[in-house]
Amino acid sequence: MPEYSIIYFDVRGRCEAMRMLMADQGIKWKEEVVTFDTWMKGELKCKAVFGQLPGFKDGDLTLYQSNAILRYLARNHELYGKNPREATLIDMVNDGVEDLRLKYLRLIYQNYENGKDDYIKALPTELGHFERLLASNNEGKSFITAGEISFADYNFVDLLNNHLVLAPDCLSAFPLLSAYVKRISSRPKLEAYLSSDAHKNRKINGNGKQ
Ligand code: 6SG
Repeated sequence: MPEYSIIYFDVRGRCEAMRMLMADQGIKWKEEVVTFDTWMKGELKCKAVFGQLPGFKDGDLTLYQSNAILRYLARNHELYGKNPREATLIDMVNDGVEDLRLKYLRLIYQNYENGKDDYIKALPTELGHFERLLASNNEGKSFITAGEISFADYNFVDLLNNHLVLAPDCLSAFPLLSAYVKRISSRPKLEAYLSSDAHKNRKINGNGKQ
């Protein structure tokens, strides 16, 4: 069994997708929680490759960049498609998820009060891309792309869950996405994780907005 540790603030943030992946795959990991006070001292920031968290340890290997960490887990645990074509489609989807996550994080950390209404108005366009993508893969009945679950599914479901908190009705016009979130979230080990205190008690974002 690998010895994985997440080094991050006590939030879901950029680590919840990797936590969901590991929980669903029955992989154990440790949390090295960094308090905001410790972070502000600057020592950890100096050590981090790009001056940011999360970090991720596997024995003597320390990684940074949340999407690289997700891909590392995907390569180690067969969550990256069955051939280069599927792997590239998975990358394409994950890049789309990252683009939406960046817009979401800009709202949360930079413009919540003034930007929320416009953000929610623009959401159907954003989510429509994913609804069509889902429809093109096995009529939306399985995964966001490819024939098996991939790291992009965990990343996407985490981001959708955040949006369901921000705008509870945001999926009502998207039947395939609605069924997809329910289907992935009810995989037994993932469901157990999502209903655990470890998940529920962790804030979504570092500034408390959601
Ligand atoms: C923040 O942006 O929690 N890392 C964040 N912030 C601290 O000094 N491309 C990479 C990746 O995908 C982006 C990393 C990401 O891995 S995540 C980081 O390191 C820094 O830049 C979101 C999050 N933010 C809460 C937070 C803790 C410390 C600074 C921001 C709350 C706000 C200010 C202090 C406490 Fe705060």
